[in-house]
Amino acid sequence: MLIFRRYRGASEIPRICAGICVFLGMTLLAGPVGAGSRQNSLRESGGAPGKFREVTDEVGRTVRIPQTVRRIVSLAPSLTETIYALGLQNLLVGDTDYCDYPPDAMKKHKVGGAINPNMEEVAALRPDLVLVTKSLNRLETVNALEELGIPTYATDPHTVEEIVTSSRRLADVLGAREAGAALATDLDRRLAALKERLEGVPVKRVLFVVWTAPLISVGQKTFIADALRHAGAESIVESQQDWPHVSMEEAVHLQPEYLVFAANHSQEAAKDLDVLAERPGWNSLEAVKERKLAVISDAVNRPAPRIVSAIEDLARQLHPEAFRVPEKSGGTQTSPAAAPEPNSKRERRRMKVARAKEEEMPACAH
Ligand code: B12
Repeated sequence: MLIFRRYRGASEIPRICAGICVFLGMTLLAGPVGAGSRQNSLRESGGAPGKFREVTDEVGRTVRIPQTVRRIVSLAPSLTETIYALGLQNLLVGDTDYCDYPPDAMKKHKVGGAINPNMEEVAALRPDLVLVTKSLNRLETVNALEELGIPTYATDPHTVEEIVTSSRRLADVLGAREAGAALATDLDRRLAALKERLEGVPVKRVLFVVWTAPLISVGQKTFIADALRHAGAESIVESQQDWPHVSMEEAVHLQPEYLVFAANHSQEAAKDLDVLAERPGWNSLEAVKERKLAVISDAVNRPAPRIVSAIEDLARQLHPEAFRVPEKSGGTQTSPAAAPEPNSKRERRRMKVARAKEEEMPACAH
């Protein structure tokens, strides 16, 4: 309740009330629209037919939202990316300091961090829906918004397939069923093509490093562990916890074939490779000695459509042999069909830098 208490400071209450009044006013003014794109889990609200509807979010909460959602605040980079991937960015009135993809998302009004958003900023934007995700945002944030009368819709995908389904469900909730279906079809096609290409390749045993000090990795039931599986790898950490702390002794005992990091930016990677390689424990890892490091875009940390690009990139780094096709002359070349499909110049540049830094390691994956 820390966030809420800070926000409820006496001097802030009049401004908050003003924000809530405007918000409620906007909500009541929202007129009914066609509900053709709604999925089965949606139903008319008994209290205000035609104006509101109830949806069930991914943590099982019933959320009452306007018939047409017009003003969205996203509290996670993954949700911001999904909104853009669905072409709904005009509805996005605010996002977090960490929402940096696509670049246009950086121009949106910032409401602070993902785990500590500024409630006053959020309320001032008069959202009719705030998007949160269970694997990043805090329940306290959701409760504080609820007390302000601002509905929140939470996602909670635990596999790559669930990321696709989750994007599609969100599209339905926002009245963009066709965009959701098209996006899902494209992602499914790319995942199927990758699966076919990796058929029969030996699975690489990897340590996915979320954080270095302390060492934090991923549990088997996370979307990241599943992303690794799609890239022809398996996480050596067996934990049922989602974000387990792993001792260096355990990592040395398990001896991963590869370390996998999400890059934030390459300069940090260069700097911290040297630091890490000199730390006790890390220098006992064969993967460090042999420079068996895969650095992929931070899209792997975000349960959003772009994770498929990160998976393709990782598969390419771990299994280059699966991406070579015989040249007409008899030599080999990289198959263009199997190449990752970065969807912007910026992403292509980030991937190029990440690959160029294959021999370097970031301090942490954030
Ligand atoms: C593990 C971790 C992750 C994991 C999961 C995040 C998480 N659940 O905490 C992954 C790898 C997915 C991740 C991703 C990112 N992370 Co991170 N991550 C961490 C890390 C290393 C540990 C956090 C931790 O201990 N989590 C365990 C507990 C707290 O989380 P949990 O098990 O999921 O349990 C919580 C939820 O289940 C929630 N909950 C329970 N019930 C419900 C119900 C509802 C409806 C909701 C909404 C929530 C909810 O409450 C529980 C307890 O708080 C911290 C740094 C650190 N050392 O603390 C950074 C940190 C949280 N990450 C950070 C950032 C910036 C990111 C990224 C934006 C990085 C990037 N460039 O992409 C992404 C965003 C992902 C997205 N969705 O868009 C920042 C956040 C800064 C801020 N002020 O908001 C931190 C603090 C690192 C830093 N110093 O910069 N991260």
